[in-house]
Amino acid sequence: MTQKSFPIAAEFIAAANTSPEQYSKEYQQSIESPDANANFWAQRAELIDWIKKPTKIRDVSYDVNDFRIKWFEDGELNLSVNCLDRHLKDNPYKPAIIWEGDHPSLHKIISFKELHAAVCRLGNALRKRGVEKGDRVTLYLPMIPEAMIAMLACARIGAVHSVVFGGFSAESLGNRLIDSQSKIVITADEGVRGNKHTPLKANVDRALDMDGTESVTNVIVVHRTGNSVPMSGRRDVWYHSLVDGESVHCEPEVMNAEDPLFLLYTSGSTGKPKGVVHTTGGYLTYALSTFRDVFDIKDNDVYWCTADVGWITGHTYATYAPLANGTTTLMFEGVPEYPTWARIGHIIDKHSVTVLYTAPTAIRAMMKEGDAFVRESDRSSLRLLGSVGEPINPEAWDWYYHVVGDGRCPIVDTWWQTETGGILMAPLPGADHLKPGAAMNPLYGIKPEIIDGDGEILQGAAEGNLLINSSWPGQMRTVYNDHKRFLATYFSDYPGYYFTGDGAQRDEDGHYWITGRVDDVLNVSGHRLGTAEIESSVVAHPATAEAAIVGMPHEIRGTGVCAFVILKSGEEATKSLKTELNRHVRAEIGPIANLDAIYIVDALPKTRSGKIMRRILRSLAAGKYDGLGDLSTLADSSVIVELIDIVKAER
Ligand code: 6R9
Repeated sequence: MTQKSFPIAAEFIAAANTSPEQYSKEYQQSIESPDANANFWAQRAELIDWIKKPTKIRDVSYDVNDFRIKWFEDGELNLSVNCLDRHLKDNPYKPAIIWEGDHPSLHKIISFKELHAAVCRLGNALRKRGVEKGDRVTLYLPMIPEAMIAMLACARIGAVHSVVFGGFSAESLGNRLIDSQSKIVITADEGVRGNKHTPLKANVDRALDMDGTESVTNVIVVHRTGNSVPMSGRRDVWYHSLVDGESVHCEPEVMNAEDPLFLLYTSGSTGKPKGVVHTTGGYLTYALSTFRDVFDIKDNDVYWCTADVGWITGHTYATYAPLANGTTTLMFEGVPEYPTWARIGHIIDKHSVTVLYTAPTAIRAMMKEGDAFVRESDRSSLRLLGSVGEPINPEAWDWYYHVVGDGRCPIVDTWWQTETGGILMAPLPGADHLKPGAAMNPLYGIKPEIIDGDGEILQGAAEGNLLINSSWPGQMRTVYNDHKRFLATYFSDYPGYYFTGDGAQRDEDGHYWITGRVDDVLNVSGHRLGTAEIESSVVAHPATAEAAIVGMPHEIRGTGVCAFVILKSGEEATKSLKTELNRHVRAEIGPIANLDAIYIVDALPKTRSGKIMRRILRSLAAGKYDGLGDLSTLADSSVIVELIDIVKAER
């Protein structure tokens, strides 16, 4: 924890949406009692347009034997109406999406009116293809406007979307299709990032060869690059020919507040990725309300969230929250280094971006290339910066603040998760000062607790596991097809609380610092990977007998993936085998699962009961060979000596 703290400039505070007094007063009120909490959210629910206003606000019990999370349960609404129709009267020609293509010569501006029309056309087309309320539609798309259009079109007709990140492999896509039993896949011929093409349609074809994907009746293909892709029979249709001639009016489906809006798969500590289910009314209320508070949003903001729509940040804070609020959202197809590392700054200047929301991994990558690239741009339009995805190290924070933001723009370090639907902690700009690396304060209605190893809730300055002792409208409702896993993962270890899977510190001033995952989830470049998932992929290779995956410090990715592998007898530990293992894992899961280090070993450190002692492997992977802690439960301590030799020789 650094002791430095940064006040926010007086001019910013004078114009900010939230004052310190307002935050402390409203925060206290919002958590005082369940009734006060319900009142708070009833007021916030006024921010959205309901078809039928809810009268029942909150019904929550975290008791696993009598479990309920229901918000606004008798309310009815349509989310796409909130993002589109309601802005048409006053702001039809305001840009809804500014799309910046991979190549700097490409951009498109789509007004709310145009976006509404595009969403309606696709909504109608999907209905004609037999998509009904509750059906699942998988989106496997690059960062092109059609990705947001398709999400909104699903919301319009009550279909449940499942967006799969375009960087995931055919096999990962196939597994998600099997779990969600989707009717339709919407994809593109190819994706383009940094002038490189990704064969999205070909991946879909391979995914659909997998057993269990027979639920998919149609593949809708956006024409992005125009390179030829195989189109098969009646199953595959071009997006443009499908929507061509469709009406620009599409009757919105009336959705109950608790009807599911989307599934989003995320990695957990065990087993396969789980389908996180978010519902309609609570999610939208929470998204919109936190968006206004955290980003201090004003009518003329040009807001840019760099997250891909394949992640929760791309759902909540690139798509739904800004559009529901009538804010212009910038969508970027490419990567920060193409054509040069100056690109981010150039985009900010080109479109007069006022709020930039990005991830520490991108900040570190740009920082490494030096200040000169950033200084090619003027960035005078910027007024606020945001960070998300992992703890931001103080060096990266400083650079972001002083170089990207020219020391003018507050940084909101936002802590949240796929499961939470929206931000749970951040320094509301104007309401507090900033501490580099701290998520600072809980948002309205959020009651964090820190618990120690003995299960005791700690008061004052403390460090331990982070729990939330309240419910909020945007929280996930279940794991798709696996409610038991939902209860077991989040509500069983600490009865009565939501367990976050993160560790945290609370400092003397009561501010929160997230210390990282306390479970077997790795946070690589701000993206979640389960060690179990990667281990099963490594072991699926014919040459391997056993594997253990741990995280290791990585300069850019934050956490890198380190594999300890035991080969089958007769296999040789060659360099080419290591390359082959890495290729295999990248192909099975996706390039984000890149194995940054592979150690071929004869044995793994195990307890007498056969559990791998990952703590030891984590130390070794980080180059720490002393102070490995209590080794008394190890079945065979000679293993350690061998491991140290191998790691030392290769690091
Ligand atoms: C939104 C998102 C969630 C995990 C979370 C935590 C880490 C996210 C953070 C942060 C420290 C922040 N995390 N934001 N850690 N400071 N500002 O990233 O969701 O992909 O589900 O990841 O990311 O460990 O538990 P998701």
